[in-house]
Amino acid sequence: MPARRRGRGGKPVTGGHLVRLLEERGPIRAVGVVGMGYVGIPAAALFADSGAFTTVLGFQRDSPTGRPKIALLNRGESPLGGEEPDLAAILSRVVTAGTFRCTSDFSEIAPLDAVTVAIQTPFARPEDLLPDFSSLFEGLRSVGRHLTPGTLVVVESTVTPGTTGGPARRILEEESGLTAGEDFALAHAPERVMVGRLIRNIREHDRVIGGLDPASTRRAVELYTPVLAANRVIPMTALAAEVTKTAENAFRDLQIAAVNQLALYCEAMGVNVYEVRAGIASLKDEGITRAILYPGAGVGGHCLPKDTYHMERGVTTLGSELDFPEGSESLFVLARRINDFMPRHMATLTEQGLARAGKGLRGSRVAILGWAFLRNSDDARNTPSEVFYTLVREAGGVPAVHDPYVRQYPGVEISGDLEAVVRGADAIALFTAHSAYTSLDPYRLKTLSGKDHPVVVDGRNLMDPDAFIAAGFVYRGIGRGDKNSHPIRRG
Ligand code: SAJ
Repeated sequence: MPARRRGRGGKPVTGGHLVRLLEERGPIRAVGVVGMGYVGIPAAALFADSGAFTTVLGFQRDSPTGRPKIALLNRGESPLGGEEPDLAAILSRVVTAGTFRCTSDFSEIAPLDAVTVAIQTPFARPEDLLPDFSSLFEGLRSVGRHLTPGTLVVVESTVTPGTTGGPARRILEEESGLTAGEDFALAHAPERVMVGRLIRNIREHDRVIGGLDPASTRRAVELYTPVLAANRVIPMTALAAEVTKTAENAFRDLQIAAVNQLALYCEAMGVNVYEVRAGIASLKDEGITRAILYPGAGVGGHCLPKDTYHMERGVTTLGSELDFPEGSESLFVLARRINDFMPRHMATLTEQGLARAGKGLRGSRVAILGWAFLRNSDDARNTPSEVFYTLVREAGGVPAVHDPYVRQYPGVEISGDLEAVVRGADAIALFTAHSAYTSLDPYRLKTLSGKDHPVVVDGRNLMDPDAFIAAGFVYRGIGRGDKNSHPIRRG
C-alpha cells in the first residue's frame, strides 16, 4: 500500500491542506463520470451542456456490454431504452461540441478536477436483503488508482449510511495513498432520477449534497450548481445525505404500506377504500396533509424494495444506543412486509374468486395483465407480478403474461397479444396500471375466456366492478370491500 502523504517532520498532514489544494486547483473545469448507466449518462450530458466545464469524460468498463455503449455514446447517441426527453439532443450537442467523450481508459482520471461515481447497488440476493457493492467498489478502486491531490470524488449511488465515510473512503485512500478530507475532497450526492424523466429530475429536483468535511461539501456544491435549474442545493454531511436518500424512499414505501393496510381493512369491513381515500384526502388546510397514496397489487422497482433495508442496515452498523420500543419490529420493515404481502393477497383474491365459480387454482389458466412494476414503463425490476406468477404455478395453476411494454424477462414468456393471453382464461389478474388496460370491454374478455363466470381481480382500480359483474364475471378488487361479495349475475 503506497505510503500515506506526510508533511514536514514526517507527521501526517492534517488541517486546511485540502482548502489550499482546492484553491491552487481553481474552479472545476474537467469532470469525470464513472458508470454510463441511467444515472451517469444524463449526469455527464448535463455537466457537459452546462457551459461551466471544458471537458467531461464518461468512464465505462471495456466489457462485452460496455464496449457498444462507448461507441454509441461517442456517436452522440443514447444507449438507454425507453423515452428520455431531451437526452438524445443534449448528447448529440455535447459530443459535436467536443465537451463530452466516453472512454474505458481510467488513467484519464488523473488530470480531472472532479469525478462522480454512479454505479448501481442491486441486491446480491433479494432474500438476504444485502446489497451487492462489488461493482461500486470496483469503480472506486479504478478512481483511487488514478486519483491526484485536490480532486473531488462524489458517490452518487444509493448506499447504506456510513458507506461514503467508511468503505468508499478506505478504498480511495488505499488505492491512492492520499487522505480524504486532506488531500482530496469526498462527498455523497444521491441521485433522485426516475426512468422516463432523467434529465428533468436532475435539473428540477433539489440536490442533497453531503461532504466528509465542509471543504468537500463546498467543492461538491460548486460541481452541481451549474446543472441545477431553479432548484436548491441542500448541503449537509455525507452521512446525513446517505440517511436522507434511503429514508426518503423508506417514507414513500411506508406511505404506500399505510394505504395498502387500509385497503385490507376496508375489504374486511365491506367498504370501498377509494371512497375512504377520497374522504381522507379532502381534509386539507395550512400545514394539514394526509399525503395518502394509492393501494395496489404491490411495490416494485429499483428503489423502494431495497432502500428501507439500506437505512435499517445503517442503523445496525452505525447505531449506538438505539432507544426503541422493546421487542418491536421497525415500522419501516413492517411496511416492507405489508407491501410484499400485496401480490400474495392478489393470489388469495384470485383463489376466492375461482372458488365462487366452483374452481381452484390447480389447473386454472390465469391471465396476468402487466409485468412492468410501473404504469406505461418497460421496467420490470422487482416486479410484484413475479411473486404472483410463482404462487399460481406453485398452486398448479397455468399463468399467462401480457405486457404492452416488457418484451422479455428471464424464465417468463411475455406476450404483447392481449386477446391471446386472455383466451381460455379462468381468471384475469390486473397488476400494472398500463393505459392499455383502462378501457377493457368486459363482454369481449368474457367471450375470449369462454367461461360462464370468469374471475377478474383488479390490483390497480382500473376496472368498473359493476360492468364486469353485469357481464357475468366474479369480481375481486384490492380494497373493494363493497363489491367483493357480490351476487353472481348470469351475464
Ligand atoms: N406504488 C403504489 N402506490 C402508490 C405509488 C406507487 O402501489 O401510490 C407502487 C408502484 O406501482 C410501483 C412502486 O410502488 O410498483 C414504486 O413506484 P414509485 O412511483 O415510487 O416509482 P419508483 O420506484 O421509480 O420511485 C422513484 C423514487 N425516486 C428515486 O429514487 C429517485 C421515489 O423516491 C420517488 O418518490 C418516485 O420515483 C416518484 O415520486 O416518482
